Amino acid sequence: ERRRHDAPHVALLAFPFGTHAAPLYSLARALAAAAPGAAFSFLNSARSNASLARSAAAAGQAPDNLRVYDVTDGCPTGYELPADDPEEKVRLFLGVTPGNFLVAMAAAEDGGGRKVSCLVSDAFLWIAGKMAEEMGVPWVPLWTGGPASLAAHLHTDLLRLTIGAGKQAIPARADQHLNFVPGLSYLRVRDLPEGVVFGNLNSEFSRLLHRMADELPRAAAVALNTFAGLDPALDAEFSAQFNTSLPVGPLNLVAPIPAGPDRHACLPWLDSQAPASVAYVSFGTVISPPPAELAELAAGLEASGAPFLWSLKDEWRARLPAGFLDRTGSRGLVVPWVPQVDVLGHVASGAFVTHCGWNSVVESLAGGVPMVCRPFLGDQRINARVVSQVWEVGVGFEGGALTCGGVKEALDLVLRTEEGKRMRERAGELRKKAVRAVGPGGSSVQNFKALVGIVTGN
Ligand code: U2F
Repeated sequence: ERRRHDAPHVALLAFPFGTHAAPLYSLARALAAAAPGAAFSFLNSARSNASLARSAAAAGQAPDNLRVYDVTDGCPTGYELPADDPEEKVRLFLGVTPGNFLVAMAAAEDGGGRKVSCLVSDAFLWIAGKMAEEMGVPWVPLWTGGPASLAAHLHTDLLRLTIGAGKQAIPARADQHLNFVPGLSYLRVRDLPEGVVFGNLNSEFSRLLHRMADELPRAAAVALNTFAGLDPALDAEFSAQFNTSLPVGPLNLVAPIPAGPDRHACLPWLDSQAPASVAYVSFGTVISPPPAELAELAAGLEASGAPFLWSLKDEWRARLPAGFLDRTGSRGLVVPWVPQVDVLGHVASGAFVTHCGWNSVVESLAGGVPMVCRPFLGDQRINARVVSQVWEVGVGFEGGALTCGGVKEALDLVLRTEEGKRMRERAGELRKKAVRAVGPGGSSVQNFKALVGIVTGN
């Protein structure tokens, strides 16, 4: 066993897809700053590290005791990933895990001359729990998604037993409420992540998350990108399930990393708009609405007459209806990337049309901006349900998909009615709670201190 006076060395193992590595990197920076006597090694794919480095550069020098290492992602050089199989890169990566991390960890130990004394990892990487067990060190996973979806994954066996699994589980029970799962009674079967009771139960993600649910209760502590009191029932559930449950978020407030430079001059454009008038549109980094829905959304934005800012990758720009950009150019800005945290923090932002990725949801709360929800996969349907039904700071769509009329109606509601105003007020209240949690003496600050203690062994 490591002696107390040995200097601690914490390795952080990232899941290098979607917006998973970014919150872990925020946490790494915060931990390194809080424990200057400990060494921190951040292990992540070269591609993901490069994109983090771009935004991290804007946040200034990382603490000296935090070093970044690349791990191989299993993708052979020159190999073209199939566009129709988004899981292929994940399979390739997991195919070389944990060997890739072990190699990088050995390099990190050689570099600083200190044995790794704790593993912090993305919760998806349950294998880090096994590695930690073999090394005789604690494992602390970070769950980056919505906390309610974590509760659903923890109860996958119960859900399958109660609802059935596979094709027959749906659609007959799609609207059944999950009142037999602690803390999730407001959810319906249809809100669950695919791969729990419906969809492909044998997909890479389905198997990964099922296994993760078994391993998390063995972790020394589980860190979450949320704050105590946001959902008291879940706080109780996680305290019961985990050795130590540590909501330390919202991480974008605890350890802000600016989204990078404002290359497309969105912020000056927002400066010229009226307060709470602009619809900001983004569906995160993983998905794009299918072409037909994208056209409906464009038509809805046009019909609503509201000014809008749309983060749309260049490769999808061609899917916009003919003449759309010309007709809306005087009140709309369509760019491939925006500094989202700053955009949502701008007074002009009035509504956020979002896929409800968890980072987007917490950033929207931090900005006090109501949401128009179009979820697609994973935790997003649950997050959308929380936003619209529990917090009442947003709306969804009848039938789920974007339609011209639905978009216009949702934007009218959020931007132009008393109910919209109330949503904004409620979002503002949640914002205040979040700010209190990360402020002096706040619950996330206390939990963060506990986390520093656990990872450094003090
Ligand atoms: C996966 O999430 P995504 O990457 O699809 O979406 P988010 O969690 O909402 O994160 C998007 C991030 O990218 C940033 C934005 C968010 O931090 O501020 N961004 C930006 O700065 N500028 C832009 O123009 C567009 C985006 C997954 F799909 C979700 O279901 C999970 O909840 C999530 C976390 O596990 O990971």
